[in-house]
Amino acid sequence: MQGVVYKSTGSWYTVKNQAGHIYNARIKGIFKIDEITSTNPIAVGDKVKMELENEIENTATITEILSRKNYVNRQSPRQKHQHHIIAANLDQSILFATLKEPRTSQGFIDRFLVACEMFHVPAAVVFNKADLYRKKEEQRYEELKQMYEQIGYKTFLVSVEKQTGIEEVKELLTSKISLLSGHSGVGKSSFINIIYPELSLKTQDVSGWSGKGLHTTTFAEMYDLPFGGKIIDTPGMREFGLVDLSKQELSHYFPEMRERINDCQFNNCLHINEPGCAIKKAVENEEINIDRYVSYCNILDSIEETKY
Ligand SMILES: Nc1nc2c(ncn2[C@@H]2O[C@H](COP(=O)(O)OP(=O)(O)OP(=O)(O)O)[C@@H](O)[C@H]2O)c(=O)[nH]1
Ligand SMILES: [Mg+2]
Ligand SMILES: [Zn+2]
Repeated sequence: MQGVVYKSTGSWYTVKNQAGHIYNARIKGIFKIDEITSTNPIAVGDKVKMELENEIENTATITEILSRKNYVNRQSPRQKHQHHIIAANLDQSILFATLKEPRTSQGFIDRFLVACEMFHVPAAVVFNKADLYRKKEEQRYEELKQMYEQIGYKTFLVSVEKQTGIEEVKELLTSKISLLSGHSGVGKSSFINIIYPELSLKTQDVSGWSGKGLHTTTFAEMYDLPFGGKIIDTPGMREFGLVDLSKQELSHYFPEMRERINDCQFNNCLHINEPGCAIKKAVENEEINIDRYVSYCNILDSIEETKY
């Protein structure tokens, strides 16, 4: 039988088959998947074939993983040279960000967007905790909204606490498979509880953000939404380590740069000091936002090229 992975806790996977039955499944033997070396061979969202192990205990053995439409991965937080697949077969990826308690940096948002571009997953950014924003944060949100929408990323302003702006995000999620990511404490699970109260997901119990960055959600898990579609809640991440990215290709993952790189004088231009660079010119003319260019330079600096 065939099923979809809803949760992975290491060696066991929660898999739902086409009839809606849930099994505890595991892999037996060595399992080779694609050419990816990841710390987790099977991720939430994966479609798998399995054989029933024990009908009473609802256990099954995964025998095959079907090819992925796409996936999002990042550097394993523990082993830098290993990948960790966050989820597979997505329609979109939504970053939860906050401008206060905790503050999500623009650098983090841009790294996340680069990852989504690399994997061809459409991305949107939801800014939560609007109830905590004062003039300064409200202005910052407007700047960010303008900056991101100009280059094709939708942004939303919501308050899970005051239940404002929720309908627009609900609409975005309807009938889609969506990944929710972001720092710990930004309100991902609280948001899911608002749109699907019967779930009663565990959220940080203190009122507001403790500042300790403790993870309340510990494993990624997918849920069927009552209004159609699926959502994947994930544990908060501190950093977004990009994998398999070369300096040369980075600008392809900035949509506002991608459309201009053919105008650079040199086809291997890194858009730093090269003469006749169309990107630097566009930054000077304010056609490309300087803050996005700074993010580009920071990511470029962080890429370690393999030396041959
Ligand atoms: N003021 C305010 N607090 C919020 C809002 N949304 C969530 N919170 C609070 O923020 C804290 C963290 O919320 P969670 O939903 O647990 O955050 P999370 O993103 O799921 O965190 P992890 O599971 O650790 O990744 C909780 O105490 C929530 O009550 C909001 O819109 N405004
Ligand atoms: Mg959570
Ligand atoms: Zn250039």
